[in-house]
Amino acid sequence: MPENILQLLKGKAGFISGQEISDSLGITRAAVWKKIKKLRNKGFIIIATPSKGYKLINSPDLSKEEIEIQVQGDLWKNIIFYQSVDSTNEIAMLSSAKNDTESGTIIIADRQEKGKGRLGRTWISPPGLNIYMSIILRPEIEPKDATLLTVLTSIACALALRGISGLKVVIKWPNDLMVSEKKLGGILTEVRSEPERIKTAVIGIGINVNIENKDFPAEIRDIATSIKNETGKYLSRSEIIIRILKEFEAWFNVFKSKGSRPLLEKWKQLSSTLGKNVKVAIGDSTVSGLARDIDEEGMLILELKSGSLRKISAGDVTILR
Ligand code: BT5
Repeated sequence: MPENILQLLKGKAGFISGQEISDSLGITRAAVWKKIKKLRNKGFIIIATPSKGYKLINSPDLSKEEIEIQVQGDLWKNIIFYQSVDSTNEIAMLSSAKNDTESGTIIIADRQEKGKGRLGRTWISPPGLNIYMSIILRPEIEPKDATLLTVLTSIACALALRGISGLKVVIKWPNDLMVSEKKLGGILTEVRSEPERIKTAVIGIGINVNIENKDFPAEIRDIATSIKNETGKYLSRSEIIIRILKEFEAWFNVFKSKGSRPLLEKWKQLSSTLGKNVKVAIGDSTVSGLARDIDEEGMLILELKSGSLRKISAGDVTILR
């Protein structure tokens, strides 16, 4: 039986009476009204008539309540929503350090004031438009396999975004979600490790959803894109998050039961990097070569001009023409 007022409202195409809600939830009519008011304050449009009851007309495009009722797998435990934060990864790292944050906690924000990319870079994170979320996990894996979490997350995001938007989203090693050779999203995995195992992993996901090209700051306007830009359609951020979390859980289970191989196979299918001539910037130096493969830890295998192979654990890839 549904225990949630939003579930009840969504389950009815027409009106649902106050009495029916009150009976289903085992609460008074006054308590029902309070819950309705709370949902309205969060942006849900609910009409109420004394004779017929309540009817949900519209949901906000990002809401913790909506995500919670759809994501009820074994992996996901808790969703924490903020209107504005410095960085969801920062909050996730800080709270997971206290050890009282459950594995499977998801931090979501409408806006980040100091969104982070890799190596201290900035992730542009304006309010009301995009997805900024961090997943906290305590997986039973060794520190050397941390990159596989980025591999897993990029698969989940690419598949979810393809499914929901129809766009051919591809993965550029190591952490970029790309469409039409522009950056649609990025992943930032941070771990706290003991010698033998990962203590906590925080996987940050940033995706440009409803932002228009003209609203990107000039410095990324030519390299970034959004779903709205590519399709002309305005999408619900909650729907995308739900889809990503479902894909993530499915692939996490594959990883647990079958190991990294199926993930690496899927990643290769979705990759825009393999088989291309690329230049990789690693700190101040660059190496060029043919992107041959990724190894079982998610490292890029580059074939240099000399024919020798070089494994790269992190860097920025430019695909050469
Ligand atoms: C990334 O870094 O791509 C990882 C981005 C992770 C962001 C999420 S949001 C939720 C969580 N909380 C955080 O604080 N971070 C994570 P990197 O590969 O280093 O790419 C950063 C570069 O991408 C910047 O230097 C810009 O050139 C470009 N960039 C910045 N903001 C962008 C945006 N919104 N869309 C596309 N490109 C962007």
